[in-house]
Amino acid sequence: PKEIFLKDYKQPDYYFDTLDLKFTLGEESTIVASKIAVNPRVEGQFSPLVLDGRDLKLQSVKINGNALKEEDYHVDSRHLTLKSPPSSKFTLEIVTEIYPQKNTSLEGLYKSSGNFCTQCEAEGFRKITFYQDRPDIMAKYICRIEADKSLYPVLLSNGNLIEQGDLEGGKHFTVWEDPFKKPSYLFALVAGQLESRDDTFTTCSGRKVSLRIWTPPQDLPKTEHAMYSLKAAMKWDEDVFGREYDLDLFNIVAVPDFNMGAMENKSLNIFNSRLVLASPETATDADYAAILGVIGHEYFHNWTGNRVTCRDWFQLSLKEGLTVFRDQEFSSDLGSRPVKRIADVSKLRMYQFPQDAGPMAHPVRPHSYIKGAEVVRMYKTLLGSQGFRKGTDLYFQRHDGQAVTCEDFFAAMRDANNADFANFLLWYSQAGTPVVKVTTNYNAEGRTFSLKFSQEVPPTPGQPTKEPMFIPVAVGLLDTSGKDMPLSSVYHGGKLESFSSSGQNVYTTVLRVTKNEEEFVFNDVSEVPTPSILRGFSAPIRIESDLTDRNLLFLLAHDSDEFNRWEAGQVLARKLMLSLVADFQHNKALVLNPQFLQGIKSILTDLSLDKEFIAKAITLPGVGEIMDMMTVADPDAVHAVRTFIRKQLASELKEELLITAKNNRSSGAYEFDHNNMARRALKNTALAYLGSLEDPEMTELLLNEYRTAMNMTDQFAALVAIDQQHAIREEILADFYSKWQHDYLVVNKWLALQAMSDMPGNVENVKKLLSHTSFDLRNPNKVYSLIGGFCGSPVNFHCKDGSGYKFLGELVVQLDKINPQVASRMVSAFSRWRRYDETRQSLAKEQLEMILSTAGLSENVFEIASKSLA
Ligand code: DPP
Ligand code: ZN
Repeated sequence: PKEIFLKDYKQPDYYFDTLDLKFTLGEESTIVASKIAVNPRVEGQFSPLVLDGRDLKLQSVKINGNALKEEDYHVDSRHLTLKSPPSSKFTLEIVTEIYPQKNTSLEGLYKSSGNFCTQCEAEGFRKITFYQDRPDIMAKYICRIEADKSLYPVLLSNGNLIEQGDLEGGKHFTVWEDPFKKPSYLFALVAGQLESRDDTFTTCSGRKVSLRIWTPPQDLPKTEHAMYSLKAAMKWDEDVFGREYDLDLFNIVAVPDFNMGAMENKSLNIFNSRLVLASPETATDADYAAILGVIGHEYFHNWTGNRVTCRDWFQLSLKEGLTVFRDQEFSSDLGSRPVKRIADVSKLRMYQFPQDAGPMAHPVRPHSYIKGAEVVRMYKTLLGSQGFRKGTDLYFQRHDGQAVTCEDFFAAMRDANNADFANFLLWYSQAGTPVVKVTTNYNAEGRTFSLKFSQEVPPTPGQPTKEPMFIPVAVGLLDTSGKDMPLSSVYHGGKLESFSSSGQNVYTTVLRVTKNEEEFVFNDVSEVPTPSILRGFSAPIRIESDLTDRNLLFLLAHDSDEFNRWEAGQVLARKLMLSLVADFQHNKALVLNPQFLQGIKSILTDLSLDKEFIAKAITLPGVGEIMDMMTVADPDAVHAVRTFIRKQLASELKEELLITAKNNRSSGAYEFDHNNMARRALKNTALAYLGSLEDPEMTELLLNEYRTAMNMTDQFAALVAIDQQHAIREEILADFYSKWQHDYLVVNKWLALQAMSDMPGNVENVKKLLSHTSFDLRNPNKVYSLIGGFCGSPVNFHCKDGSGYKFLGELVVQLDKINPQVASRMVSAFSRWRRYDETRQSLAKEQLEMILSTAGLSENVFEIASKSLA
């Protein structure tokens, strides 16, 4: 396979204006007839028309109604090439036969649990029919679906239903017309035995939109929260971005077999059922929050992705970065902003930063979702809410109906605000996480406080040297009582910026760091301040400051910026964990720093704080985050240290934790709102600490929590806490399974929990679970739970005898034959193998080589495995 580069982008020679599709769905195969109005870009210029196609059986091809002769076209396993099509507008008709029942890749049209559905992003449409399967080909679609009426009573596609009726032989049909041009990746079709929860939404201009959420009949009661989320998202997009929905119908379908989370197909979103179905008894707070965020996300794509789409797949962050940013803001506005920010930054650190530092590092372009959202957030940080809104308004005004690039988004932000963005565009092209060092200095005589920044972007594959980036750093200064000091002015690069002119006090300012080294000096600083740097995580960077432990403890106690308050605790925890890891490696006894203990205690017992904030602030950084900071990652040492600190904190703070757990117990019915979720989060975090003690009294407490829980959040949290107690876990796990075996989404949680266990030799349990009745290698969610869960276990996946690596290697080979996309996600667990010691390196490398030597390997797995070894 040949790698494709951004610089190779070429305009298509032919545009497609309209596409008429006709599907005849059958039990053996499906016939797809397409009729395309083709429009050459340059009239009178002859060039071949190359259509993409995979796993298709071509039945016929016609131009302007005439069947093509064999010598006029060429078909191979990838393309249908029309050698010399007309050089002015013409009609192209193609009939293909496809086999959705045999399609286990879950790309294109496939059958899942009795129903037909599609997944076309990024290149699945070519598995349905021959087409120019690229996002800059935007056409108006009409789709006719014919199928057996009793097997497939519901037939859906994009746009409006314009016709339906019965046919001979027990069949029926529907015809759908989508008035908006769209790229092929947004096409969708669903057919099957489904029922809908119906509701309506009246838009800001007074149009009534029908909303339908489709599931198999038995799941319908679990769609209430999804409907709530959809209506909230529609309203929010009007209020915050001025975006109104544009059709009279919006459909969501939940399917159990889906490679990703969900898909924003025009007016027919298809969702992994885990992100639609929820009830208090079966879904946790995290599930509820994820459903809200993802329903919002897919809905928001209607404008950011669908109305304005991507020119090519290198522009993925144009739609994903912006839409992730929008869903983050949506969830923040409906819940707690600081807590959401902490959760999003934790995710960035867990998934993005490690990737940035490894062989898979790549710039925001082509395909970084989370970092793309950070880039969008920086525009807002630099321009303010109003400036940012002006920018998005101009973006929609300029580009509605177009397929555009990240530069177009940049230009809209810049032009709407007359802004100077210096070298901001480097965020799209330069890979790696910038490392920024800050040194601080207070000058009592001059009453000035200076911050000196130096930045470095580490080399990444293909990019050995880097330019300095444009980094917005939000800063505030705390006085000795812990209050924010009003900022007077800052001197930088020969210029003085004064904050007094507006008449309002300024407590946080955004410094624009653009050089390798530069200094900012605050004036009129009356006493030694404690600086709060990178408030709200204003840029996706790693920051190393000269702040002392005392400064950090002070920030942890007082910072008005809750993100930085949390961050101060995390920095302290990271330092502590790293020093204990060194002790562990040198066989020294582990001792917990009493100041750290005090810091955690004061947070835990501060009743003025948001409870979910407390839960997050008393949670230690993950094993992965600490391994990331080591020259040679040592999973055993980091795991041992993290376990030690947790136990130590639990035993020292046992009384406080017990009170916290008791005072925050549930009372009454489940409510999805921030206060109740925060209360549960704090209680359950406290229980997890207590569970680590393995003390019989705590065991009783947890068992009682487990038995009396009135919702899945509390029940599963108790189970997780019990799971640490190796003596009784088996029995309780069996009990949980017998309670929930009828609910596959709950069973997936049960699989994941066991997969992640740090029990020695757990690989054997996981192997056994592969043949458990509840497991199925063809279902992505089950694979993500069991195999993905296992790869997240530091001690067992990275076990020094190589058993974890061997397990994954063999599984990837097996899985690749079924579903290459899912297999490639799994193989990426190997990608950072060079971070470990020599023994582990050679064991992981052996597996990667074994995978690469497998005959018939998919491109998906090949790409990840070969890049990992490069
Ligand atoms: N485009 C899809 C989404 O945004 C990909 N998962 O959810
Ligand atoms: Zn998306």
